[in-house]
Order: sequence, then C-alpha cells, then structure tokens
Amino acid sequence: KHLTLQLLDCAPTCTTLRQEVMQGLQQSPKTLPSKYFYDEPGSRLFAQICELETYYPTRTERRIMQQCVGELAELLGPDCLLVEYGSGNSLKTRMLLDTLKDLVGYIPIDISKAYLKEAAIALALAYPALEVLPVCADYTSEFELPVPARAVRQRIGYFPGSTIGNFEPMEARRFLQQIARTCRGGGLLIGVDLKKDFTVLHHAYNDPQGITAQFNLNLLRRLNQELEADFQLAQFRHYACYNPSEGRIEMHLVSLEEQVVHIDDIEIPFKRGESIWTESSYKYSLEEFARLARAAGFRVERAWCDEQHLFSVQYLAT
Ligand code: AVI
Repeated sequence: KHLTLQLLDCAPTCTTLRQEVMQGLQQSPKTLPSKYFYDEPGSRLFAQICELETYYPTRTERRIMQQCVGELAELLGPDCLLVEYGSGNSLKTRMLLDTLKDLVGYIPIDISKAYLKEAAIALALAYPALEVLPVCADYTSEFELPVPARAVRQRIGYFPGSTIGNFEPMEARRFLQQIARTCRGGGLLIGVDLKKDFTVLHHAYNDPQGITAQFNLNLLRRLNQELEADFQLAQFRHYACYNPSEGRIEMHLVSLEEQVVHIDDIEIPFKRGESIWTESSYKYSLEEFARLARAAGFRVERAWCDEQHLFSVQYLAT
C-alpha cells in the first residue's frame, strides 16, 4: 500500500546543536544537553535500553498502563486529540490508540526525523482510520501544532517514560506549564519514576551489557559526525550514580586521560578524571510530583502505581 504522510519539520538546526554544545563544553562543570542523545542510532540504543532486564521503568509503566487504560478511556471520553511529546518508536502509544474512544488524531512529536517518519508510517498503516500528524521538533521549543480535519473536544498530552525526570525541576515546571497551555481544557497523561532503593536505580543505569554506556558515548560519536569534533571515544568512560540528596541519577562521560578535544577552531581541554555531565534523571515521590504539577497549573486527577511503587502513571487535569 502506498502512503504519504505530511511531516511538519521544525527540527533543531546544526547551528543550534553547535551553539548549545559549545556553551556546555566551555562551562565548569562541562555539560551536554541530554536531548541530543536521540539521533537515529541513539534512539535505537534507547529502545534497546527499554528492553533491558535491569531497566525497570519501561516494563513497569507498560504493566501499569495495561491495568489503567480502560479506566482512563472512560475518564477521557470520545473525540480527543492525542499529542505525544518525544514519541520515539511509539511502541507505548498503541495501547492508548487501541483503547481511547473515537480518537480524532494523533500528533507524535520527536527530535529524530528519520525515526519519527518510520514510526509514523508504521502507525498510519496499522491504524488506517486515524489521522497521524507527525511533527519533528525539540518539543521544549515554541511551535504550532497541526490541526486535524475532525473537530477536537479536548487535547490530551502524553509524556510517558519519565522523561520529565530529565529536566531540572525549574525547567520541568516551565515545560509542564507549556503543556498546560497547549492542552487547556484537557489534560496530560504522564509517566513519573519514583524514589526507591538506590541499588535498583544503580543497576538500571549501569547495565551489565553496557548498552547504557554505548548510549552515553554515542553522543560523542554524534558530535564527531555532525560537528567534525575529534573526541576519542576510547578515552571517555560512562559513569552513572545516584545522588540521594538531590534525588537524581547523574550520568557522566569521564575523561580517562588529560587531553584536548577540538570543535571548529576551539580547543576544549580535559583534565584526567574530569567529566562531561550528560544527563540527570530526577526521581520523585508522589507528593513531590503533585506539588510540581500544581505549580504548573495542573491537578493530579488519578495516579496509578505498580505494587512495589517503582513507577507511576498519572493523569493531570488542567
Ligand atoms: C528518557 N529517559 C527517561 C531515560 C531515563 O531513564 O532518564 C534516559 C536514560 N538514560 C539512561 N538510561 C535511560
């Protein structure tokens, strides 16, 4: 079957990548924005992480969703427009598409164009009656949503996987406020990872197969490819640890030697043991997250958890 899909392209440019990378690497401590993990190879590595035994969030969230999706469909009613922030391979979305009643359309938003196209086409083929309107964008930036052909009763944001944890709490609030504006009158279905035993967290970000390490190092490979940087991947090592007082996993790339990396004409010196902080993954208690949601203009209408209280799926109403 032949299929054409209109993709709205607001992808960040190479100039934006260069600016943000330069800024991050010239700071102390050095940082890189975690959103740049998700080029095509990075998105594939992340999909592999989601299948790992040690990475509990994905399967726990899936299990919670299986339990709650019927109740959610009742709660939301018909004629919703589903807007997914960071849709990746859209695997999790199918459960919603299967259960929500008379969905008006589905807008997957993702920063990786190739990956988004592939996922959107697969979905459009699997759900021929559904209007699929993909948008390639950094979803934290300002952009207009496409308008579906049928009338929308309410917009429902979908932000699974606890990606909200990858934002600094202040930015998380700002981003949730942005969604609250976009989905005014509707709400947001969000996955939130919970505070728990440190050992479980440690293993989730230090898998024995080393996929998380590859995912982290892929960022340097990407900068070599897209910015013609000269990072030697063997000279950096993945390091992830839980910071209990801040309630977050911190992921770093540690320089194994004193070395100098070049991007354009800029020299970036590294001491031995110096790191690039590539990601934070905040974990919330239910109370902490409810406070954050309220500060952003939402109220927690429902919060579903697994029995061990590892993860939560929450419906926030505007
Ligand atoms: C996408 N995000 C919620 C993941 C997380 O757990 O913070 C990204 C990730 N980083 C390492 N493993 C997975």
